[in-house]
Amino acid sequence: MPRKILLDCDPGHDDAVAMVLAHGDPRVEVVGVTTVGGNQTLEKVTRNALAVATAIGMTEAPIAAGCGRPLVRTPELAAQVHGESGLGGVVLPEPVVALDPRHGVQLIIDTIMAADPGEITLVPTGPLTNIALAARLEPRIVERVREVVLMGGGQHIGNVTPVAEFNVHTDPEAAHVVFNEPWPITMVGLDLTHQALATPEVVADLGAVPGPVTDLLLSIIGFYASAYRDVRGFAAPPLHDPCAVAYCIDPSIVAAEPVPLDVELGGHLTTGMTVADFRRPAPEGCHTKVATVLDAGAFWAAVKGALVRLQNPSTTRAGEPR
Ligand code: PIR
Ligand code: CA
Repeated sequence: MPRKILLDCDPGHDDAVAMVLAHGDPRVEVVGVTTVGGNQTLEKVTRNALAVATAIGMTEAPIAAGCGRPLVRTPELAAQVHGESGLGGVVLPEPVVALDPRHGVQLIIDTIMAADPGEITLVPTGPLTNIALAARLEPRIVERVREVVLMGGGQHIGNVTPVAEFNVHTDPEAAHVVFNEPWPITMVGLDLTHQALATPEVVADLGAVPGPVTDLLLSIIGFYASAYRDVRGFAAPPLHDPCAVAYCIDPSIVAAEPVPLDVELGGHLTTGMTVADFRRPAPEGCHTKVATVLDAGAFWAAVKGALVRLQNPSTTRAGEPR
């Protein structure tokens, strides 16, 4: 049985790769996609989600637009890395997938409440605004989800400030709500995702799979790599968001350790920092884990496997006869 995941995202180059991996790997099933303002405005990232879904044949899962701005703070976009469109440098088809009329927060709640307890895993890869509001609007989801596997935060590093990561820093109050609800949470933060580097060797290996989804993936990585080189001085760019999907596909790809986690809200230099308390072994019943070590070989093999399946529609769920 594939693990059922709901992607809450702000595509975004690496969010788009997360969609490719999630749709192309039979060990997970995408039961819904919700969007959130983050890398770009809600309008732009929602259009990107619909267009990427169209390009990869992900036509079954409902896609709904969620919150357009953080709970408290002024939106900060990531146009430097993701471009004005949110998927700079990427040519996308006109969406044929229709937007679900529900608010994204409602789609999250409906999906979890309609499923069996423990069936749905939430995979947020943008600011946590929708997830926080869903927990407030329908508190019963907290004990019903299997796990929240989020890309965000970092134990030892930040990217938008020395100690804060973009998704948490954009809406730290929402992250605070999410981290302080008692559901199982795995934080796939920068310490982990900076091990998922799309090196020239990786790109050459993926490029060996012929087909249109490979072309899309290479154009995504191409723009993102030059942005990461120019803005951050990275020789190869980290593909953050698919790491959270990889953990759901096979937890042996991403090692994680239990540790208490919280979010700084009132810092002078540290707002949006995630704080992991490693002073002693995690207490009994600790509900938070932090991802530590990526099996990069297994990770890229999963991405490649997804590509192979998506080029050949007869082997994908989306391509199965109805
Ligand atoms: C990546 C992101 C934002 C800013 C930069 N500089 C790089 C986005 C990615 O989509 C990912 O989800 C997360 N936020 C990494 O911080
Ligand atoms: Ca993202």
